[in-house]
Amino acid sequence: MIRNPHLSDTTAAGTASDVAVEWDRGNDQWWDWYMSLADGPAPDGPLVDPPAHDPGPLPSDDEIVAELAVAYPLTDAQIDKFRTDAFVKLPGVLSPGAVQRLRMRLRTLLDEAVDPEVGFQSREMMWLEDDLVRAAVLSPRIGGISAALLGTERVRLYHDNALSKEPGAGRTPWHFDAHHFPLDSPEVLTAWIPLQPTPREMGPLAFARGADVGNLVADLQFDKHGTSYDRGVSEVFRAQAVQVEDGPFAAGEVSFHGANCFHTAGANRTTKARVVLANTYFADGTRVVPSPTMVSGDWRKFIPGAEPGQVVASPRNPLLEPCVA
Ligand SMILES: O=C(O)CCC(=O)C(=O)O
Repeated sequence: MIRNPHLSDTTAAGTASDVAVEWDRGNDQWWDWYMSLADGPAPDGPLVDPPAHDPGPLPSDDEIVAELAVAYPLTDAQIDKFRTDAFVKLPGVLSPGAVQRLRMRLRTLLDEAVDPEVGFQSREMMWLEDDLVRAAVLSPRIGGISAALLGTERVRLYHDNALSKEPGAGRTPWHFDAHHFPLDSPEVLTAWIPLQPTPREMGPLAFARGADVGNLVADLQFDKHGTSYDRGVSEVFRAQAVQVEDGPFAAGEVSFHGANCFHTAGANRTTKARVVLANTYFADGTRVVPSPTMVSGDWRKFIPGAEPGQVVASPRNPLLEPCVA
């Protein structure tokens, strides 16, 4: 067994599937580790230019706040799809101009905090520092969609996440978020908001269709050192003909995936970074799991003061004001 270089002596100890200890490094180092578990080589061959895109006139901050205060016309069919498939992709949640403004802002926030050499760049908790990001992360429009999809009155924020997959960066391994988040409820989802049109070559988020597909891989051993878990999930899904939705995202299209949804993402084979704002929300009243593991990263940063078994309701987990059509 080759020891994973991103792990400390403590997190590397035990068998390859032993994740019982808590993570003892930062969340950016957590992402470096997690991305190293993806199977397959880094992309080769020349990177391609994505198609040109004109987002039109750029809205002001106030116009974006106003846009995101209006309810999204979510249909019963879309809610049913989320429940059956474990994810749903919704067109036109943001205007192309708002997407472009958020991309510019996240780029600045990433560039001031992240090593430019890192292929998969991340930053969390930006909503505490930046008004425009806060408007998007706590928006009634996205809060309303999230609450309706989860079938709950109101949701709280777990964290925001800027994710930039740089040109040439490799795959995201297959995983499901209930493995990550130390939240003791299936009523948890992530709004994955790509901040540019995202063609297949850029590595859009891709989803295994079906709320129960996790049962097919429940016996696979997680591998904290290498790529065998990711490879194993791919092999089972292929053998069982699990449908994978890996299509492109238009500007403003947003996916919502539940905590048990298996998902992955391809490499970015384009010359442009794939920038995403990924916000995770959970049903009000949710508790911390009894024993968070190293796969939860530095979770105390996101829910300070909430200990295992306790309800999560810290000031960093505000309730969103939902608006529903
Ligand atoms: O953006 C990616 O490649 C992975 C993101 C992800 O897994 C998530 O937001 O749940």
